[in-house]
Amino acid sequence: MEEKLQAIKQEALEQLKMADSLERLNEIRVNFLGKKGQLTALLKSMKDVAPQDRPAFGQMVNNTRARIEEVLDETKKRLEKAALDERLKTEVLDVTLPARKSLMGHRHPNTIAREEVERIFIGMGYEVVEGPEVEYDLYNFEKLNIPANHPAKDEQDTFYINKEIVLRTQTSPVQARIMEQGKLPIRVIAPGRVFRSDEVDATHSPSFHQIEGLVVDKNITFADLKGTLEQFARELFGENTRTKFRPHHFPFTEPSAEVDVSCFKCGGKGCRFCKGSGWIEILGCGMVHPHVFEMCGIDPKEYTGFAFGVGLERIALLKYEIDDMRLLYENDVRFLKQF
Ligand code: 2U9
Repeated sequence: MEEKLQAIKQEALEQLKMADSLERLNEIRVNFLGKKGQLTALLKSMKDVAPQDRPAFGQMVNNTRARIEEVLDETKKRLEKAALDERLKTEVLDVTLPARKSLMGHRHPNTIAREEVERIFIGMGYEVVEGPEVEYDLYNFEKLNIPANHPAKDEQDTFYINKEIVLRTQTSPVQARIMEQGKLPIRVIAPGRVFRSDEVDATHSPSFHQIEGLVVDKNITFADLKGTLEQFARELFGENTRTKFRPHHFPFTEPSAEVDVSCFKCGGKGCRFCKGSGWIEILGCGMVHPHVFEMCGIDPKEYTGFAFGVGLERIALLKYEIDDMRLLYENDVRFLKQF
């Protein structure tokens, strides 16, 4: 029996010396120390050993098991180190390689323009308000003093959902709804998407964005309107920007004006950008028409106010010298990532 034990130990240590993988190591462990292993089998034949020799024999078997387990652990460590050395040799990390450029998102020119205009008017104490894009004819036209036969109501210009419901053509209905709430004074700007039945070209799109403003209080005058829009123009296009108010007509304001700013490219001398005039048209404005006040439940003898409207794409196209509005909607990343 002793010879057998010695032979098993010899065989196990031989195999461990030759082992070249952790899988092979596990096979050896199972083969010698497992439930059906050679050492376990030897213990089962203890009955053939003389009773007085059994304790000594059992001790010899345990010593052999301990020795095999010790060499198993040493071999496991050896193989794990070899595997790590191999990985360290192949998985070399060259820290001098340039980093992978992480692509950053970009804000859309319309977003930049809207946030810039909002920042200016929030700085003047205005609140940003929003409203429905699908709007009643009542708020989009009638309450804005746009009569039933006005050309703006023509299906050539307006998208009708049905006789009474349209896609809003301006964000003015939002202000009409604010005025109807009767909480005065009012200082709001209403950014949002508006829709006109226009053919797409370099300066028109059936869906575009506006920001309109409305101030309603006691003793608001045209001078307040001029001062506000002059300050807006200076903050948006530079402190030397000059403004020109040209008489105009809108059904919802009286008097009305269109506002030009001095060309921020040539300072007003005249260039290709301002088509030689030195001036660029930016927005429309006026004193809120008394009839609009009446239809929104505000007494025009007690309150006055002014309003203005600016096209966001127009601001974006001017500020970034983009000559085709369609570029804003084609989602071409090569174009958008410049901003
Ligand atoms: C209420 C009363 C009056 C809003 C105004 C304009 C002048 C204007 C255009 C600019 C370019 C629309 O985007 S655009 O095509 N808008 O010129 N808008 S006054 O007047 C209002 C608004 C609401 C209750």
